[in-house]
Amino acid sequence: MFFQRSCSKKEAPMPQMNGGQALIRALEMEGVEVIFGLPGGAILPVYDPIIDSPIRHILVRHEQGAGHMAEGFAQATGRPGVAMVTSGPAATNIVTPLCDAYMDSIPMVVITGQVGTASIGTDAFQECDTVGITRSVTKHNELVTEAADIPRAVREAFHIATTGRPGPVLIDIPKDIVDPKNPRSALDWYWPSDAELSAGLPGYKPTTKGHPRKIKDAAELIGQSHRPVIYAGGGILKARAAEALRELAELCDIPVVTTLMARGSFPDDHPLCLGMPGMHGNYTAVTAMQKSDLLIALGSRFDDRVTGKVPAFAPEAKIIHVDIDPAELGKVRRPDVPIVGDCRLVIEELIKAVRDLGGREAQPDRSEWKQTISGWQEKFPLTYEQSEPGDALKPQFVLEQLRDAAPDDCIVASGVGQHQMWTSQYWHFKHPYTFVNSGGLGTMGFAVPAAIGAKVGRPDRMVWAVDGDGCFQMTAQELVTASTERIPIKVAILNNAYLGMVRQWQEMFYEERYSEVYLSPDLPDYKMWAESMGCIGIRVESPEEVQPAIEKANSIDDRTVVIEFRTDSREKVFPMVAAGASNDDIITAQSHREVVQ
Ligand SMILES: Cc1ncc(C[n+]2csc(CCOP(=O)(O)OP(=O)(O)O)c2C)c(N)n1
Ligand SMILES: [Mg+2]
Repeated sequence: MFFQRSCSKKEAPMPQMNGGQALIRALEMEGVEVIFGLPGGAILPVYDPIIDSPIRHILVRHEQGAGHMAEGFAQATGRPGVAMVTSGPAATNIVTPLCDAYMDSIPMVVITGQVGTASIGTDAFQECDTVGITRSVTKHNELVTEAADIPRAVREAFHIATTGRPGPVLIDIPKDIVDPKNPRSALDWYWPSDAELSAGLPGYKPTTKGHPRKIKDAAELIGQSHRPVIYAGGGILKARAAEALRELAELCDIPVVTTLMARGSFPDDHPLCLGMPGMHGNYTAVTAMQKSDLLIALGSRFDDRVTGKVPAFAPEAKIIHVDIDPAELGKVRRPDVPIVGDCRLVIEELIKAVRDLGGREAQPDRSEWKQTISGWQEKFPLTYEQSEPGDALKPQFVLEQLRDAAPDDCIVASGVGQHQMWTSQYWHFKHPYTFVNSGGLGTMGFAVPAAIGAKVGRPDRMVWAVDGDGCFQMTAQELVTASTERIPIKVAILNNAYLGMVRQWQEMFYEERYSEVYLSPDLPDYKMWAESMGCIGIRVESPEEVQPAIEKANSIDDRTVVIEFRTDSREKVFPMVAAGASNDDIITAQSHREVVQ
């Protein structure tokens, strides 16, 4: 992708600056308010002009933290997150967040330092092939070799990261083109116009408007369906289509499932909301999809955690599949009506098309379908057994208490494991952009830095991180960042002394042969660790202590509070569809109890 420098015609001489200054200036031009990062040799010249910039820089303790903070910021605000790190080990430290953002379509721009252009390929100190390493986990990446290309590269990076299917973009910047002591860093400042931007990206034109004929076909299919389900995915949030989704669902009176990536895109307390489908989805959401005659997939990608065994997935359903990325259509399941386009724009057109065909009145009588669904909801609610006095805390109980004490617009970030599934199941998400989590990659250690990033983006909101003891140990050091930068979040560690999700699989599918999953309830001492990082640490061991501890945490808004909840190690997440099994073979808490008793 090359932008023709020559097409930027200048009338007045442009100010001379160096590449480092130009990079920061370009970020300012893009409206960047905050950079998450950590400096080092190759990126040093870019850190110098940060001192004179209004952009806030947040100094992390590990580059992985910077990447997840940028992701949390982006997920909570819809604006691209920005991270900046040096070359070599710093670049490799940020590969996991790049992959995470790629899998979950999160707009993010990462700037990495690189050794000087003359040293590239010589195995120089802290050299690695960053663009090679990150090629498969970025939407686009570029090694910039001329200072004059910096403004163009930054403009393109933000454009590519935020348009079409969003994703991470990486710009690799060799030291010589930003170092003021090197003549190669001198450039005449310019800022590419919109026309120059698109002329420089001739192959990049995401389709946003759905094909009118296909939209009409979709409206007709909806009008013929007796058992439809809207299968809402993360694309709804990316396209800012939550309102349009609600209008469509209400107009057609169609129930909605919200995937892990779409939680909050349709309010959990809405009568048409069925909640989360998939491996740990609730019985009704899973079964309604399974028995439906029409799945309206909006910004969802038929992930294996949703479909279970693909040939057995929703066998009688016709499929309408709307996605901005044409590569998604037919990737897993052949759609009857494929529509490439932006979810919001397509849903708005679909609403018009449904109205043209007679609107709500023209929809078939679906009372039997609705009755069947409420029958499942009554028969198979999410359940768990409350602990007896003196027994260990139930994690689901902790989540219910956290949920009930938090304001509706509280942002929740979770780690990966059992606690993540319980958070998705038991929290009631009523607003979009309130659940921040790692869906596609399932990255342990995501919660703490992502919550920090979310709080930076939404300082007006209460932000809870719900973390596992295993996950917390992977990135907890970022609480030092939270304390020094005065970013007060709240962290709930569900300490079950195990890599709980793995333990659950070993219990259920490896005959209780527990291999390398035991951590320890009290090593580390989470309360002392939190306090050593400048936070308030609280330990909760019994049900009576839960509410007062949460109340205390919620009343503190100038410091990070960490509550360690000692929870029952044996608790498992239900319902569950075993990996590779059909969704018809869903195991509920009730059915599991019958089998083991
Ligand atoms: C970086 C990374 N390593 C390994 C895994 C595999 N894995 C998934 S869940 C899990 C256990 C998580 O333990 P913990 O944070 O204590 O959460 P719990 O399941 O106990 O709630 C592991 C090891 C992963 N998802 N990510
Ligand atoms: Mg655990």
